[in-house]
Amino acid sequence: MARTFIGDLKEHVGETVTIKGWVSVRRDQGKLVFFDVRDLSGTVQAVVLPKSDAIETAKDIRVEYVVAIQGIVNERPEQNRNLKVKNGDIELKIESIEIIAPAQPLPFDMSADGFNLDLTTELDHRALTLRHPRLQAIFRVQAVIIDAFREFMKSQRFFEFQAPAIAPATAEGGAEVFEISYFDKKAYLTQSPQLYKQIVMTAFERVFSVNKVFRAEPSATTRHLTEIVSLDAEMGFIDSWEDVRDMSEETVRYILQQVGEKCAAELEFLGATLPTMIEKTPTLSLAEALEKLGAPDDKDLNPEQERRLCEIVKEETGSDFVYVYGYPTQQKPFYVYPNPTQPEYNEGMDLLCRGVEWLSGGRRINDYRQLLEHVEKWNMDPNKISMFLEAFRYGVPPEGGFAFGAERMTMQILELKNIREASMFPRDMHRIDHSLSEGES
Ligand code: AMO
Repeated sequence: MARTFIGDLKEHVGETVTIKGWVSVRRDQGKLVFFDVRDLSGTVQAVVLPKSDAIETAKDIRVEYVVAIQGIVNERPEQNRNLKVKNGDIELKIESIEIIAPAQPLPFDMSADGFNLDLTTELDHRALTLRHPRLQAIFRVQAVIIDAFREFMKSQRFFEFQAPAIAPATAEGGAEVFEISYFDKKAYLTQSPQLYKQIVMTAFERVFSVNKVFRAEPSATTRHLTEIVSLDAEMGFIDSWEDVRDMSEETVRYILQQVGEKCAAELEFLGATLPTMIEKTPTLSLAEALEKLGAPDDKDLNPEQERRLCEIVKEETGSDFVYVYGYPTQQKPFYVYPNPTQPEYNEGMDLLCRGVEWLSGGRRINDYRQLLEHVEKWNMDPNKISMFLEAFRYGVPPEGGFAFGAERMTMQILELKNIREASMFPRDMHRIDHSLSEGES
C-alpha cells in the first residue's frame, strides 16, 4: 500500500492507510500500547488493541525504532481530543506493524517533556538531538528565514551568485581570519563575500548571496561562531546610504512577516514572540546613540551599550530595532564610504535588535581613486585585491549593501540564549562537532 504522510491523515478518516516514520513515544497502558509516530510532516498517536495481530511486534518496539504501520484513521472520542496539537483529534488504530530499523536504547530522555539537557550534551549529541521537536522547530524557522531572504531579494530584482570560500586576501581586515595552506601558498577562508559581491554588483547591478563565512573569532561568547551563514546583498544606483538602510529594513520586515505566517506553531512551541518593527525603524547617528547612553566621548558601542540602547529605543518608540550609522572612518573596513562633509565619519551602519547587532552595511566607495587612497591608508597590498580593484576602473555607480548572520537572526527572533542553539553544527574556538581537547587544538 502506498505511504500516506502523517500530516495528511485527516483527509483519510475512516480509511485504511500505511504510514512510515519514527516512534517518538511509547506508552503501555495495561493491555493497550500507544505510540507517537512522526515523519517529515507531523506526528500521530497510534494504538494497538490487545487482540490485534500486531500486539507481539508492538511489545518489541522502543523509542526511535523506524516502523511501517498499517491501520485505520479514526476520529478520537470527544473526551480524548487534544486540539492544541496537530492530529490531536484523530488516531490510528494499528492493524499491522513492520519494524524497518531498530534503535539502540537512548542515552537520555528525548520525550517532549523530559528533554532537559545542558547545551554541551545537546551539542555533543546533535546527531540524535536534532530529532527533538524543539531543535526541529528552531531549524525549520531558520530555513524560513533563509528562504524569505531569497524570496525578497528576488522580488526586488537581485541576482543570486555563489561567492568563493577561498580568497587570496582578507576583506574585513583585523586578525579574525583563518589562514590555510593552499598547496605551497597561503590563502584565507573568506570572512565575508564583501569584495566579490561588489565585483558582481558591477556586472549585475543588484546581487545577493547565501554563503558560509569564517571568522577566527577567539572569544567564546554567546553570540559568536567561527563558521556562519551570511545573507549578503549589494546594490548599485543608490542616492545615499539611506537607500541601503531602507532596503535592509524591508528585507527584515518581509522575513519577520514570513516567519510569523509560516512558523506560528514553531513560535508557540518555543514560546517566542517576534520582535516589533514599527513603520519607520529609528535611526541614530553613533554620536546621538552615545549621547543617549550618557557616554558622548566614547568611539564605539560596547555590547552592554548596545543592549542598553535597544532598551532605551524600545521605551521611547516601541521599536525593537534601531539603526546606528556614522562610525569613525578608520574603525571600519577600507571600502566604507566616508561622509563627504565630515570624512572622519563614514556612511556605514549597523542594525541592532533586542540588544544585539543583526546586520552591518552601508554605502561603499565607488570612485577608483578614492579606493586606491584608502587601500594605501589601510596599509593593504593592492596586488592582493587586484581583481576587486579592476572592477572599479571601469565605471561603477554609487552603491552599497548589507549582510546578516542567519544564526544571529534566528537566535534573536527565537530569543535563544546562545547562538550555538541556532547553528546545526556549531563551530567555535573550542568545538568542531565535539569539544576540542588539548591535543587536537
Ligand atoms: P560584519 O562583520 O558586521 O559585516 O558581519 C555581518 C553580520 O554577520 C554576523 N556575524 C556573526 N555572527 C556570528 N558569529 C560571528 N563571529 C559573526 N561575525 C559576524 C552578524 C553581523 O551583523 N562585509 C560586512 C557586511 C556589509 O557591509 O555588507 C560584514 O561582514 O549578524
